[in-house]
Amino acid sequence: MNIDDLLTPLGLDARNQQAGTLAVCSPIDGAEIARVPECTTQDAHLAIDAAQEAFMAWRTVPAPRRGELVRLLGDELRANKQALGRLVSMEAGKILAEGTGEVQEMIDICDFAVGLSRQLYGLTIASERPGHRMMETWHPLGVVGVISAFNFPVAVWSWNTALAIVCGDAVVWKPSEKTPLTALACQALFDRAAAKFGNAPAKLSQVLIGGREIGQALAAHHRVALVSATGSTRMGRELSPIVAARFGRCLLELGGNNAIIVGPTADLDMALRGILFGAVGTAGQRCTSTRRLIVHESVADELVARLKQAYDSARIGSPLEPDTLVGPLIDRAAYDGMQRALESARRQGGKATGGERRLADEYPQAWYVEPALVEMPAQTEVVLQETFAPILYVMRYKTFDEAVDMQNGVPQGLSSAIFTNDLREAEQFMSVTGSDCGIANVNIGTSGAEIGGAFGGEKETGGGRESGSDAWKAYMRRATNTINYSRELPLAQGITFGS
Ligand code: UN1
Repeated sequence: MNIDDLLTPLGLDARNQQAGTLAVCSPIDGAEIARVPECTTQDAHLAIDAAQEAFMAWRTVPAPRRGELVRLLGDELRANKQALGRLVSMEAGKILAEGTGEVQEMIDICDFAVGLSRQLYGLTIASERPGHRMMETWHPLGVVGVISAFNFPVAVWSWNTALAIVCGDAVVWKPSEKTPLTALACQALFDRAAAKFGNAPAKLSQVLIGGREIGQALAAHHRVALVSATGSTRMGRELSPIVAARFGRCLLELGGNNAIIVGPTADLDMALRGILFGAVGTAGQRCTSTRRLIVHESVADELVARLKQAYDSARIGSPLEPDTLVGPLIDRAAYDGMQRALESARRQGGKATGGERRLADEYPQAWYVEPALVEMPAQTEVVLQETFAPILYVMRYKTFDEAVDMQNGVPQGLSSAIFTNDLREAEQFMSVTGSDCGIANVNIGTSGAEIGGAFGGEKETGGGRESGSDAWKAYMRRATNTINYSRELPLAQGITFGS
Protein backbone atom coordinates (compact mmCIF):
# COMPACT_ATOMS: atom_id res chain seq x y z
CA MET A 1 0.00 0.00 0.00
CA ASN A 2 1.44 3.33 -0.97
CA ILE A 3 0.39 6.04 1.41
CA ASP A 4 1.97 8.86 -0.62
CA ASP A 5 -0.50 8.31 -3.44
CA LEU A 6 -3.28 9.12 -1.01
CA LEU A 7 -1.66 11.95 0.89
CA THR A 8 -0.62 14.06 -2.07
CA PRO A 9 -4.09 14.53 -3.61
CA LEU A 10 -5.43 15.30 -0.14
CA GLY A 11 -3.04 18.22 -0.04
CA LEU A 12 -0.37 16.80 2.25
CA ASP A 13 3.32 16.90 1.49
CA ALA A 14 4.18 13.24 1.91
CA ARG A 15 7.81 14.02 2.84
CA ASN A 16 6.72 16.05 5.87
CA GLN A 17 4.79 13.08 7.10
CA GLN A 18 7.96 11.00 7.29
CA ALA A 19 10.16 13.44 9.17
CA GLY A 20 8.63 13.39 12.65
CA THR A 21 8.73 11.40 15.84
CA LEU A 22 5.24 9.92 16.06
CA ALA A 23 5.15 6.56 14.27
CA VAL A 24 1.85 5.81 12.56
CA CYS A 25 1.14 2.13 12.02
CA SER A 26 -1.68 0.80 9.93
CA PRO A 27 -3.78 -1.69 11.90
CA ILE A 28 -4.23 -3.58 8.61
CA ASP A 29 -0.75 -5.13 8.72
CA GLY A 30 1.01 -3.27 11.54
CA ALA A 31 3.42 -1.64 9.09
CA GLU A 32 4.65 1.87 9.78
CA ILE A 33 3.11 4.18 7.20
CA ALA A 34 4.33 7.54 8.45
CA ARG A 35 6.27 9.42 11.08
CA VAL A 36 4.60 12.70 11.78
CA PRO A 37 5.97 15.67 13.69
CA GLU A 38 4.53 16.22 17.16
CA CYS A 39 3.56 19.42 18.95
CA THR A 40 4.74 20.53 22.34
CA THR A 41 2.63 22.08 25.08
CA GLN A 42 4.23 25.37 24.11
CA ASP A 43 2.94 24.89 20.54
CA ALA A 44 -0.51 24.22 21.99
CA HIS A 45 -0.45 27.50 23.91
CA LEU A 46 0.62 29.41 20.82
CA ALA A 47 -2.12 27.73 18.81
CA ILE A 48 -4.75 28.66 21.39
CA ASP A 49 -3.57 32.31 21.38
CA ALA A 50 -3.74 32.36 17.57
CA ALA A 51 -7.18 30.76 17.68
CA GLN A 52 -8.39 33.43 20.07
CA GLU A 53 -7.19 36.09 17.63
CA ALA A 54 -8.98 34.32 14.78
CA PHE A 55 -12.12 34.11 16.88
CA MET A 56 -12.12 37.86 17.57
CA ALA A 57 -12.28 38.50 13.83
CA TRP A 58 -14.52 35.58 12.84
CA ARG A 59 -17.24 36.35 15.40
CA THR A 60 -18.15 39.54 13.54
CA VAL A 61 -18.55 37.85 10.15
CA PRO A 62 -22.29 37.37 9.50
CA ALA A 63 -23.34 33.81 10.22
CA PRO A 64 -24.65 33.01 6.69
CA ARG A 65 -21.29 34.14 5.32
CA ARG A 66 -19.59 31.85 7.84
CA GLY A 67 -21.80 29.13 6.45
CA GLU A 68 -20.20 29.69 3.05
CA LEU A 69 -16.86 28.47 4.43
CA VAL A 70 -18.51 25.29 5.65
CA ARG A 71 -20.20 24.88 2.27
CA LEU A 72 -16.77 25.02 0.64
CA LEU A 73 -15.45 22.48 3.14
CA GLY A 74 -18.35 20.21 2.18
CA ASP A 75 -17.35 20.61 -1.48
CA GLU A 76 -13.77 19.56 -0.67
CA LEU A 77 -15.07 16.54 1.20
CA ARG A 78 -17.33 15.56 -1.69
CA ALA A 79 -14.45 15.82 -4.14
CA ASN A 80 -12.14 13.78 -1.89
CA LYS A 81 -14.59 11.32 -0.39
CA GLN A 82 -12.93 8.21 -1.79
CA ALA A 83 -9.38 9.24 -0.95
CA LEU A 84 -10.16 10.37 2.58
CA GLY A 85 -12.36 7.32 3.16
CA ARG A 86 -9.51 5.08 2.08
CA LEU A 87 -7.08 6.87 4.34
CA VAL A 88 -9.52 6.33 7.24
CA SER A 89 -9.54 2.62 6.39
CA MET A 90 -5.77 2.47 6.29
CA GLU A 91 -5.22 4.39 9.48
CA ALA A 92 -8.17 3.25 11.63
CA GLY A 93 -8.74 -0.18 10.04
CA LYS A 94 -12.44 0.17 9.30
CA ILE A 95 -13.76 -1.36 6.09
CA LEU A 96 -13.90 0.88 3.01
CA ALA A 97 -17.70 1.15 3.06
CA GLU A 98 -17.48 2.49 6.61
CA GLY A 99 -14.48 4.70 5.85
CA THR A 100 -16.33 6.44 3.04
CA GLY A 101 -19.51 6.33 5.14
CA GLU A 102 -17.68 8.35 7.74
CA VAL A 103 -16.76 10.96 5.14
CA GLN A 104 -20.41 11.01 4.04
CA GLU A 105 -21.28 11.80 7.66
CA MET A 106 -18.91 14.78 7.39
CA ILE A 107 -20.58 15.97 4.20
CA ASP A 108 -23.99 15.65 5.84
CA ILE A 109 -23.02 17.71 8.87
CA CYS A 110 -21.56 20.39 6.58
CA ASP A 111 -24.89 20.60 4.75
CA PHE A 112 -26.71 20.74 8.05
CA ALA A 113 -24.43 23.49 9.35
CA VAL A 114 -24.79 25.57 6.18
CA GLY A 115 -28.58 25.58 6.64
CA LEU A 116 -28.12 26.29 10.31
CA SER A 117 -26.03 29.35 9.54
CA ARG A 118 -29.32 31.11 8.69
CA GLN A 119 -31.20 29.64 11.64
CA LEU A 120 -29.30 30.48 14.81
CA TYR A 121 -32.58 31.63 16.28
CA GLY A 122 -33.24 33.11 19.67
CA LEU A 123 -36.62 33.31 21.39
CA THR A 124 -38.82 36.33 21.91
CA ILE A 125 -40.28 36.19 25.41
CA ALA A 126 -43.36 37.94 26.85
CA SER A 127 -42.32 40.48 29.47
CA GLU A 128 -44.38 40.94 32.64
CA ARG A 129 -43.87 44.69 32.37
CA PRO A 130 -45.83 47.05 30.09
CA GLY A 131 -43.83 48.52 27.20
CA HIS A 132 -41.10 45.89 27.55
CA ARG A 133 -39.89 43.09 25.41
CA MET A 134 -37.56 40.21 26.17
CA MET A 135 -35.45 38.15 23.81
CA GLU A 136 -32.52 35.85 23.60
CA THR A 137 -29.47 36.45 21.43
CA TRP A 138 -26.98 33.74 20.64
CA HIS A 139 -23.39 34.93 20.32
CA PRO A 140 -20.21 33.15 19.24
CA LEU A 141 -18.52 31.50 22.19
CA GLY A 142 -14.77 31.52 21.62
CA VAL A 143 -12.12 28.88 21.03
CA VAL A 144 -13.43 25.32 20.89
CA GLY A 145 -10.99 22.54 21.78
CA VAL A 146 -11.85 19.25 20.11
CA ILE A 147 -10.44 15.97 21.37
CA SER A 148 -11.32 12.93 19.28
CA ALA A 149 -10.74 9.18 19.29
CA PHE A 150 -9.22 6.82 16.72
CA ASN A 151 -12.45 5.05 15.83
CA PHE A 152 -14.16 8.02 14.18
CA PRO A 153 -11.02 9.90 13.27
CA VAL A 154 -12.64 12.43 10.95
CA ALA A 155 -16.43 12.58 11.49
CA VAL A 156 -16.27 13.66 15.12
CA TRP A 157 -14.03 16.58 14.19
CA SER A 158 -16.48 17.60 11.49
CA TRP A 159 -19.52 17.48 13.79
CA ASN A 160 -17.75 19.91 16.06
CA THR A 161 -16.01 22.03 13.48
CA ALA A 162 -18.88 22.52 11.04
CA LEU A 163 -21.09 23.76 13.88
CA ALA A 164 -18.36 25.75 15.64
CA ILE A 165 -17.44 27.57 12.43
CA VAL A 166 -21.00 28.66 11.59
CA CYS A 167 -21.45 29.60 15.24
CA GLY A 168 -18.51 32.00 14.89
CA ASP A 169 -15.93 30.07 16.90
CA ALA A 170 -12.35 28.99 16.22
CA VAL A 171 -11.27 25.36 16.58
CA VAL A 172 -8.15 23.69 17.95
CA TRP A 173 -8.18 19.93 17.45
CA LYS A 174 -6.26 17.21 19.18
CA PRO A 175 -6.93 13.97 17.31
CA SER A 176 -5.99 10.53 18.59
CA GLU A 177 -2.24 9.79 18.41
CA LYS A 178 -3.27 6.69 16.48
CA THR A 179 -4.83 8.64 13.61
CA PRO A 180 -2.82 11.79 12.90
CA LEU A 181 -2.73 11.39 9.11
CA THR A 182 -6.49 11.62 8.64
CA ALA A 183 -6.45 14.65 10.93
CA LEU A 184 -3.76 16.35 8.87
CA ALA A 185 -5.76 15.54 5.74
CA CYS A 186 -8.88 17.18 7.21
CA GLN A 187 -6.82 20.23 8.11
CA ALA A 188 -5.46 20.39 4.56
CA LEU A 189 -9.00 20.22 3.15
CA PHE A 190 -10.13 22.92 5.56
CA ASP A 191 -7.19 25.10 4.50
CA ARG A 192 -8.18 24.63 0.85
CA ALA A 193 -11.76 25.64 1.62
CA ALA A 194 -10.49 28.66 3.56
CA ALA A 195 -8.27 29.70 0.63
CA LYS A 196 -11.28 29.57 -1.71
CA PHE A 197 -13.35 31.50 0.81
CA GLY A 198 -10.79 34.27 0.57
CA ASN A 199 -10.74 36.28 3.75
CA ALA A 200 -11.12 33.83 6.60
CA PRO A 201 -8.82 34.70 9.49
CA ALA A 202 -5.63 32.65 9.69
CA LYS A 203 -5.63 29.81 12.23
CA LEU A 204 -9.40 29.55 12.39
CA SER A 205 -9.04 25.79 12.53
CA GLN A 206 -5.84 24.13 13.67
CA VAL A 207 -4.68 20.65 14.46
CA LEU A 208 -2.22 19.67 17.18
CA ILE A 209 -0.61 16.27 16.89
CA GLY A 210 0.50 14.92 20.22
CA GLY A 211 -0.28 12.93 23.32
CA ARG A 212 -2.41 13.45 26.39
CA GLU A 213 -0.43 16.49 27.52
CA ILE A 214 -1.90 18.35 24.53
CA GLY A 215 -5.41 17.38 25.63
CA GLN A 216 -4.57 18.54 29.11
CA ALA A 217 -3.27 21.85 27.79
CA LEU A 218 -6.59 22.40 25.99
CA ALA A 219 -8.51 21.48 29.13
CA ALA A 220 -6.49 23.80 31.34
CA HIS A 221 -6.26 26.89 29.13
CA HIS A 222 -8.64 29.68 30.14
CA ARG A 223 -9.02 30.75 26.50
CA VAL A 224 -10.61 27.45 25.49
CA ALA A 225 -14.27 28.23 26.09
CA LEU A 226 -15.54 24.76 25.24
CA VAL A 227 -13.75 21.43 25.39
CA SER A 228 -15.58 18.88 23.28
CA ALA A 229 -14.11 15.48 24.07
CA THR A 230 -14.92 12.08 22.64
CA GLY A 231 -13.30 8.97 24.08
CA SER A 232 -13.25 6.74 27.11
CA THR A 233 -14.98 7.47 30.40
CA ARG A 234 -11.54 7.35 32.00
CA MET A 235 -10.36 10.19 29.74
CA GLY A 236 -13.49 12.23 30.53
CA ARG A 237 -12.98 11.71 34.23
CA GLU A 238 -9.46 13.06 33.92
CA LEU A 239 -10.26 16.05 31.73
CA SER A 240 -13.55 17.38 33.02
CA PRO A 241 -12.34 18.39 36.52
CA ILE A 242 -9.56 20.42 34.86
CA VAL A 243 -12.11 22.27 32.73
CA ALA A 244 -14.54 22.61 35.64
CA ALA A 245 -11.84 24.11 37.88
CA ARG A 246 -11.72 27.15 35.59
CA PHE A 247 -15.49 27.10 34.92
CA GLY A 248 -14.96 26.23 31.28
CA ARG A 249 -17.56 24.25 29.38
CA CYS A 250 -17.31 20.58 28.54
CA LEU A 251 -19.17 18.60 25.94
CA LEU A 252 -18.48 14.96 26.70
CA GLU A 253 -19.21 11.94 24.56
CA LEU A 254 -17.69 9.04 26.47
CA GLY A 255 -18.19 5.31 26.88
CA GLY A 256 -21.21 3.37 25.70
CA ASN A 257 -22.50 -0.06 26.67
CA ASN A 258 -25.31 -0.32 24.23
CA ALA A 259 -28.00 -2.96 24.32
CA ILE A 260 -30.55 -4.31 21.91
CA ILE A 261 -33.69 -5.82 23.41
CA VAL A 262 -35.36 -8.41 21.20
CA GLY A 263 -38.99 -8.95 22.20
CA PRO A 264 -41.18 -11.99 21.58
CA THR A 265 -42.91 -10.34 18.61
CA ALA A 266 -39.73 -9.09 16.92
CA ASP A 267 -39.01 -9.57 13.24
CA LEU A 268 -36.00 -11.82 13.75
CA ASP A 269 -34.62 -11.35 10.23
CA MET A 270 -34.42 -7.63 10.82
CA ALA A 271 -33.13 -8.02 14.36
CA LEU A 272 -30.39 -10.31 13.12
CA ARG A 273 -29.15 -7.75 10.63
CA GLY A 274 -29.33 -4.92 13.14
CA ILE A 275 -27.42 -6.92 15.74
CA LEU A 276 -24.77 -8.03 13.26
CA PHE A 277 -24.01 -4.52 12.03
CA GLY A 278 -24.04 -3.15 15.57
CA ALA A 279 -21.93 -5.86 17.18
CA VAL A 280 -19.35 -6.82 14.56
CA GLY A 281 -19.33 -3.71 12.34
CA THR A 282 -16.19 -1.57 12.83
CA ALA A 283 -14.92 -4.67 14.70
CA GLY A 284 -16.97 -3.56 17.70
CA GLN A 285 -15.04 -0.30 17.96
CA ARG A 286 -17.82 2.27 17.78
CA CYS A 287 -18.98 4.01 20.89
CA THR A 288 -22.43 2.95 19.67
CA SER A 289 -21.46 -0.70 19.02
CA THR A 290 -23.95 -3.23 20.31
CA ARG A 291 -22.36 -4.84 23.35
CA ARG A 292 -25.38 -6.47 24.99
CA LEU A 293 -28.25 -8.49 23.61
CA ILE A 294 -31.24 -8.83 25.91
CA VAL A 295 -33.46 -11.41 24.30
CA HIS A 296 -36.83 -12.82 25.30
CA GLU A 297 -36.59 -16.48 26.30
CA SER A 298 -39.18 -17.51 23.72
CA VAL A 299 -37.00 -16.44 20.79
CA ALA A 300 -33.54 -16.75 22.33
CA ASP A 301 -32.62 -20.22 21.07
CA GLU A 302 -33.54 -19.43 17.50
CA LEU A 303 -31.92 -16.00 17.50
CA VAL A 304 -28.68 -17.16 19.07
CA ALA A 305 -28.40 -20.10 16.65
CA ARG A 306 -28.93 -17.80 13.68
CA LEU A 307 -26.51 -15.25 15.07
CA LYS A 308 -23.82 -17.89 15.40
CA GLN A 309 -24.32 -18.79 11.76
CA ALA A 310 -24.15 -15.15 10.72
CA TYR A 311 -21.00 -14.66 12.79
CA ASP A 312 -19.42 -17.67 11.07
CA SER A 313 -20.06 -16.24 7.65
CA ALA A 314 -18.90 -12.66 8.39
CA ARG A 315 -15.68 -12.35 6.45
CA ILE A 316 -12.70 -11.21 8.51
CA GLY A 317 -9.80 -9.66 6.64
CA SER A 318 -8.17 -6.59 5.25
CA PRO A 319 -10.63 -3.71 5.36
CA LEU A 320 -9.49 -2.71 1.88
CA GLU A 321 -10.95 -5.85 0.34
CA PRO A 322 -14.51 -5.30 -0.83
CA ASP A 323 -16.16 -8.36 0.75
CA THR A 324 -14.63 -7.94 4.21
CA LEU A 325 -17.09 -7.21 7.01
CA VAL A 326 -14.72 -7.33 9.98
CA GLY A 327 -11.41 -5.50 9.86
CA PRO A 328 -8.66 -5.53 12.48
CA LEU A 329 -8.62 -4.19 16.00
CA ILE A 330 -6.69 -0.96 16.30
CA ASP A 331 -3.71 -2.48 18.14
CA ARG A 332 -2.37 -5.13 20.44
CA ALA A 333 -3.68 -3.38 23.55
CA ALA A 334 -7.20 -3.68 22.15
CA TYR A 335 -6.64 -7.38 21.52
CA ASP A 336 -5.30 -7.92 25.04
CA GLY A 337 -8.25 -6.02 26.50
CA MET A 338 -10.63 -8.24 24.56
CA GLN A 339 -8.93 -11.43 25.77
CA ARG A 340 -9.00 -10.21 29.37
CA ALA A 341 -12.72 -9.45 29.12
CA LEU A 342 -13.40 -12.88 27.65
CA GLU A 343 -11.49 -14.57 30.46
CA SER A 344 -13.47 -12.62 33.05
CA ALA A 345 -16.69 -13.47 31.27
CA ARG A 346 -15.86 -17.18 31.39
CA ARG A 347 -15.01 -16.91 35.08
CA GLN A 348 -18.35 -15.21 35.64
CA GLY A 349 -20.22 -18.09 34.07
CA GLY A 350 -20.22 -17.04 30.41
CA LYS A 351 -20.17 -19.45 27.49
CA ALA A 352 -18.12 -17.85 24.72
CA THR A 353 -17.95 -18.67 21.04
CA GLY A 354 -15.33 -16.90 18.94
CA GLY A 355 -12.86 -14.35 20.21
CA GLU A 356 -9.75 -16.06 18.84
CA ARG A 357 -7.03 -14.30 16.97
CA ARG A 358 -7.21 -14.71 13.20
CA LEU A 359 -4.85 -14.20 10.25
CA ALA A 360 -1.78 -14.18 12.49
CA ASP A 361 0.29 -15.90 9.78
CA GLU A 362 -0.60 -13.44 7.09
CA TYR A 363 -0.44 -10.40 9.38
CA PRO A 364 1.83 -11.19 12.35
CA GLN A 365 1.87 -7.50 13.39
CA ALA A 366 -1.88 -6.96 13.15
CA TRP A 367 -4.75 -7.97 15.41
CA TYR A 368 -7.65 -9.62 13.65
CA VAL A 369 -10.17 -11.45 15.80
CA GLU A 370 -13.20 -13.56 15.39
CA PRO A 371 -16.08 -11.60 16.91
CA ALA A 372 -17.23 -13.20 20.16
CA LEU A 373 -20.71 -14.11 21.27
CA VAL A 374 -20.92 -14.77 24.99
CA GLU A 375 -24.01 -16.22 26.61
CA MET A 376 -24.12 -14.91 30.17
CA PRO A 377 -26.17 -16.26 33.06
CA ALA A 378 -26.78 -12.68 34.22
CA GLN A 379 -25.49 -9.16 33.74
CA THR A 380 -22.27 -9.77 35.70
CA GLU A 381 -19.47 -7.33 36.40
CA VAL A 382 -17.66 -7.74 33.07
CA VAL A 383 -20.88 -6.93 31.21
CA LEU A 384 -21.05 -3.58 32.98
CA GLN A 385 -17.78 -2.48 31.41
CA GLU A 386 -17.21 -1.14 27.93
CA THR A 387 -14.62 -3.32 26.17
CA PHE A 388 -13.75 -1.71 22.85
CA ALA A 389 -13.83 -4.94 20.81
CA PRO A 390 -16.40 -7.19 19.13
CA ILE A 391 -17.84 -8.94 22.18
CA LEU A 392 -21.60 -9.38 22.38
CA TYR A 393 -22.95 -10.52 25.74
CA VAL A 394 -26.28 -12.31 25.45
CA MET A 395 -28.74 -12.35 28.35
CA ARG A 396 -32.25 -13.79 28.41
CA TYR A 397 -35.32 -12.25 29.98
CA LYS A 398 -38.89 -13.18 30.85
CA THR A 399 -40.75 -9.91 31.45
CA PHE A 400 -40.47 -6.58 29.67
CA ASP A 401 -39.72 -4.76 32.94
CA GLU A 402 -36.85 -7.12 33.58
CA ALA A 403 -35.46 -6.33 30.10
CA VAL A 404 -35.66 -2.57 30.68
CA ASP A 405 -34.02 -2.93 34.11
CA MET A 406 -31.18 -4.85 32.52
CA GLN A 407 -30.86 -2.31 29.70
CA ASN A 408 -30.63 0.50 32.24
CA GLY A 409 -28.54 -1.42 34.75
CA VAL A 410 -25.12 -0.33 33.47
CA PRO A 411 -23.15 2.83 34.26
CA GLN A 412 -23.20 4.08 30.65
CA GLY A 413 -26.16 5.60 28.79
CA LEU A 414 -25.38 6.20 25.13
CA SER A 415 -27.45 4.11 22.74
CA SER A 416 -30.17 1.49 23.01
CA ALA A 417 -32.66 -0.26 20.79
CA ILE A 418 -35.63 -2.57 20.84
CA PHE A 419 -36.82 -4.92 18.14
CA THR A 420 -40.53 -5.47 18.64
CA ASN A 421 -43.81 -5.38 16.78
CA ASP A 422 -45.71 -4.69 19.97
CA LEU A 423 -46.68 -1.02 19.95
CA ARG A 424 -47.00 -0.87 23.72
CA GLU A 425 -43.50 -2.23 24.24
CA ALA A 426 -42.04 0.16 21.69
CA GLU A 427 -43.73 3.21 23.22
CA GLN A 428 -42.86 2.17 26.75
CA PHE A 429 -39.23 1.66 25.74
CA MET A 430 -39.08 5.27 24.51
CA SER A 431 -41.05 6.65 27.46
CA VAL A 432 -39.78 8.05 30.74
CA THR A 433 -39.91 4.60 32.31
CA GLY A 434 -38.10 2.99 29.38
CA SER A 435 -34.53 3.34 28.14
CA ASP A 436 -32.38 5.83 30.07
CA CYS A 437 -30.05 6.43 27.10
CA GLY A 438 -29.49 9.47 24.90
CA ILE A 439 -30.49 7.32 21.93
CA ALA A 440 -33.45 4.93 22.09
CA ASN A 441 -34.32 3.25 18.77
CA VAL A 442 -37.13 1.01 17.63
CA ASN A 443 -36.55 -1.69 15.02
CA ILE A 444 -33.12 -0.39 14.10
CA GLY A 445 -29.83 -1.11 15.86
CA THR A 446 -27.77 0.96 18.28
CA SER A 447 -25.13 2.26 15.88
CA GLY A 448 -25.05 4.26 12.69
CA ALA A 449 -26.98 7.32 13.86
CA GLU A 450 -27.80 10.05 11.33
CA ILE A 451 -26.32 13.48 11.94
CA GLY A 452 -29.72 15.21 12.07
CA GLY A 453 -30.42 14.13 15.61
CA ALA A 454 -28.56 15.19 18.73
CA PHE A 455 -25.89 12.57 19.43
CA GLY A 456 -24.71 11.64 22.91
CA GLY A 457 -25.81 10.03 26.11
CA GLU A 458 -26.38 10.08 29.84
CA LYS A 459 -24.63 8.85 32.98
CA GLU A 460 -20.99 7.87 32.34
CA THR A 461 -21.42 8.73 28.68
CA GLY A 462 -21.02 12.30 29.86
CA GLY A 463 -24.27 14.06 28.98
CA GLY A 464 -23.05 16.00 25.93
CA ARG A 465 -24.94 16.29 22.67
CA GLU A 466 -23.21 16.77 19.33
CA SER A 467 -24.21 17.15 15.70
CA GLY A 468 -27.90 17.73 14.86
CA SER A 469 -31.05 19.16 16.48
CA ASP A 470 -30.11 22.11 18.74
CA ALA A 471 -26.66 20.79 19.66
CA TRP A 472 -25.32 24.03 18.13
CA LYS A 473 -26.31 25.87 21.30
CA ALA A 474 -23.32 24.34 23.10
CA TYR A 475 -21.06 26.29 20.72
CA MET A 476 -22.61 29.67 21.46
CA ARG A 477 -23.35 31.79 24.48
CA ARG A 478 -26.83 33.02 25.25
CA ALA A 479 -27.62 36.58 26.20
CA THR A 480 -31.04 37.45 27.61
CA ASN A 481 -32.10 40.95 26.59
CA THR A 482 -34.87 42.99 28.21
CA ILE A 483 -35.79 46.12 26.27
CA ASN A 484 -37.91 48.91 27.70
CA TYR A 485 -39.63 51.01 25.02
CA SER A 486 -41.92 52.83 27.50
CA ARG A 487 -41.29 56.08 29.35
CA GLU A 488 -41.55 54.41 32.76
CA LEU A 489 -39.09 52.26 34.66
CA PRO A 490 -41.22 49.60 36.35
CA LEU A 491 -39.32 46.97 38.31
CA ALA A 492 -40.06 43.31 37.92
CA GLN A 493 -41.80 41.41 40.71
CA GLY A 494 -43.81 44.63 41.43
CA ILE A 495 -41.00 46.07 43.54
CA THR A 496 -41.13 49.78 44.30
CA PHE A 497 -37.79 51.28 45.14
CA GLY A 498 -37.75 54.87 46.30
CA SER A 499 -40.31 57.21 44.68
C1 UN1 B 1 -18.42 7.08 17.79
O1 UN1 B 1 -18.25 5.87 17.75
O2 UN1 B 1 -17.69 7.82 18.51
O3 UN1 B 1 -23.87 6.42 15.45
C2 UN1 B 1 -19.39 7.80 16.95
C3 UN1 B 1 -22.81 5.99 14.97
C4 UN1 B 1 -21.94 6.98 14.24
C5 UN1 B 1 -21.07 7.73 15.17
C6 UN1 B 1 -20.32 6.92 16.17
N1 UN1 B 1 -22.77 7.90 13.51
O4 UN1 B 1 -22.46 4.82 15.05
